[in-house]
Amino acid sequence: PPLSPTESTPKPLYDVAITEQVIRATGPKANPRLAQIMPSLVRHLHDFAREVSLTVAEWEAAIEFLNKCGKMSDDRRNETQLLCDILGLESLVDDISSKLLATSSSETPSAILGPFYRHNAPLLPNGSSIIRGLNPSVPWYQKAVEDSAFITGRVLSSNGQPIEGAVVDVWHSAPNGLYEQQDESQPDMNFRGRFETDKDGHYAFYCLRPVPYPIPDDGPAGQLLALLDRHPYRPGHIHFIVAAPGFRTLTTQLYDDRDEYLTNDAVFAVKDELVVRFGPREGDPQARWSLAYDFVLGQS
Ligand code: MBD
Ligand code: FE
Repeated sequence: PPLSPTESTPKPLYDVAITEQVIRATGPKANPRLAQIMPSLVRHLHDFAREVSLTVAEWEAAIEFLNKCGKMSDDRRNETQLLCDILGLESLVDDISSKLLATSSSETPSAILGPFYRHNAPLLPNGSSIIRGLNPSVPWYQKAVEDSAFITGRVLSSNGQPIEGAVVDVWHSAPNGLYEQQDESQPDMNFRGRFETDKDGHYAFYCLRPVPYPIPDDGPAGQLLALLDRHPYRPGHIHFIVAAPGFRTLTTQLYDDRDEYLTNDAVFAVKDELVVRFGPREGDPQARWSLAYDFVLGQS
C-alpha cells in the first residue's frame, strides 16, 4: 500500500550516525575485498532507506520476498538470479566485467548467462542438429519446420586468426517458449549442444530461429513485474558460451531481428552488435533459414 510520508510531507531527520557506526565496526582482519566494498553497500542501503522513508512493514515484506526467492531456487530454477535479471543487475555486472577484462575493441560483446544453462550438453559433430526427437505429433512441429535454421561461422582471435578446437556451447528454448528443463514433454538436452571448431575455426549446426517468450513469471519475480506493470517477455535469442585455451570465455546471446521485444527486453540484455538477420536457405530439406556469425574472443 502507498505510505506516508509522501514527497510533500517534510521528512524528520533520520539517523545518519548509524551508517558510519556500521562501517567503522569492520575489523582489521576483515576480508580485503569485503572491507573495500561493504562501506559502499551499507551507505547505499542506508541512503535508500532514508530517501524513501522505508517502514518496518515494507522492510518485512522485502525480507519475506527475498526468502521466497531463495526457497524457490534449485538446480532447475534460480529465482534470485531472475530477480537480479529483471532489475538489470545481471546485465550491469556483465557489462562491468566485460569492460574490465577486455583486451581489444573487436571482441564479440558479451551478454548474460541467464538461468537456463546446463553443463555437459552433448558434444556433436559440426553440421549436426541440436533438435531432438522432433516428429509430427509434437504440438509445435509445424512451427519448428517453418523456423528450421542452419548456423555457421568461425571463432577468431581479435587479430582475425581462426581458432581451432574452440568449443561453441549453444542452447535455446523450444517454439513453445520453454527450455527443455522447464518442459516435461521435451527430450533431455533438447536444443542444446557443443561443437568444436575445425582447423579453419569453423563451427556449424542446425537449430531453430528463436521465438520471444515470457520469463517464468509464476514466482516472486513475476509478482514484482506485475506490481510494476511490466511485461515478462524476452526477445527471441540463442545463447552461446564460446571457449578456447588461451582466450577469455565468451558468454553471449544472438537476437533475431524480426522480434518485437528487441527494444523492451524484460531483462535488459540486448546489444545492437548481437542482433542478427536470418536469410532464406535454398535447397536444404533440413533448414529454411540460415545465418553466418563469427565470434571474436579476447586474450585471457
Ligand atoms: C532467459 O531465458 C534468459 O536468457 C535470461 C537472461 C533471463 C531469464 C530467462
Ligand atoms: Fe534465455
